[in-house]
Amino acid sequence: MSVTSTDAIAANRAALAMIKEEPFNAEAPHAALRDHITSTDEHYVRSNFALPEHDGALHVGGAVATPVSLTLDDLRAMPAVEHAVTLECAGNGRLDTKPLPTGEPWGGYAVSTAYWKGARLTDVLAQARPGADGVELRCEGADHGKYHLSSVLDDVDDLTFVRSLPLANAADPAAEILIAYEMNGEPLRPDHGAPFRLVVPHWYAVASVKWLTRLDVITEPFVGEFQTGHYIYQWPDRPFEPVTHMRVRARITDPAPTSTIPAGTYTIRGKAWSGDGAITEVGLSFTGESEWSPAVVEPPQTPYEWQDWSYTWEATRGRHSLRARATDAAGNIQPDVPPWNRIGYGNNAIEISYVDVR
Ligand SMILES: Nc1nc2c(c(=O)[nH]1)N[C@H]1C(S)=C(S)[C@@H](COP(=O)(O)O)O[C@H]1N2
Ligand SMILES: [Mo]
Repeated sequence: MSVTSTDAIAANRAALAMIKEEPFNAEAPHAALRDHITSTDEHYVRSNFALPEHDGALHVGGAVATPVSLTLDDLRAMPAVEHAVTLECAGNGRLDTKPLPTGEPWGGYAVSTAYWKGARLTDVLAQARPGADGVELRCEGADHGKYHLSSVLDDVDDLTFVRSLPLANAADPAAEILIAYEMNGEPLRPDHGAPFRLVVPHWYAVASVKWLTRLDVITEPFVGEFQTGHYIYQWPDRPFEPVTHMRVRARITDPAPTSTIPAGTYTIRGKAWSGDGAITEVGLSFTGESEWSPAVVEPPQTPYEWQDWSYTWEATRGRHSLRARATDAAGNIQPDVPPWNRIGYGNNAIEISYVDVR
């Protein structure tokens, strides 16, 4: 099922800031963060393996009463839901982590927001009827290949991308997890998981398995490289934890980093998001001291997308440091220093930017 030409794939990639050519990994361009919805051309891409072939089938099995196989048409025939969802790579911001951990050198633009349309995962699971002994849902992608293992620091020749979700979460209608087949009103493109993928709101995007081929209800917690090897917070001083929800974070989109602006009234703008609740506050600071002035935070349009914020600033001549710090409804506040962990996940430290006013 590879109907898209290499030229079309290359054209789809042209607007992005490429980090690795093969497998293709790329950040959104800085300006893309100004838009509330990221165009598909500018949505970041993170893939662990080369683009796979997909045979068009989604098998649902394991500890279920009725194993089922679904096609894209079957999924399209089910009730459809569409949500704007902010996806952020857990490695976003790794470059600002010191000492620098191993892993893709993401700056701060492996985050984007798109409209995702698909069938509800709960509706698909309801057809298969998970057994009472199910604990997790194992989610398999079609992509596979050579991979550098985290634990033994060695390569494995052929690994498949597999993740799991707690079954309670996967089967919870309120979690609104999608098996998405459309992105921003178009069929999914190859880089984003065609023909269909999971979209798991609020979680770091590693949970949103692309090129989905199998869903299996399992009765023991899943152990696998993308679950218990990578995508784990390996803290130096406390037990390891899995990467789950996106940490609270704000980004400054205007002024652009290191830009020069004229003196006078300037509207500073940005985005803020969290996987643990709506953003309740964004504070701005113009010195290294912690005096935080409140920005105007737009209410969430829906529960799964970032929020816009703005601050009217009287800019005086000289260089000014800018910092924006977000707080979410659960009371989480961004830290000054990234929470260091061995592979460099979840860096939600307060951004430090500067602007020259002339
Ligand atoms: N099958 C598969 N799914 C995957 C991945 C992958 O490598 N293979 N990468 C994950 C990671 S780490 C991220 S951040 C998101 C990126 O989604 P995007 O490329 O659509 O932005 O996909 C997730 N789903
Ligand atoms: Mo990621």
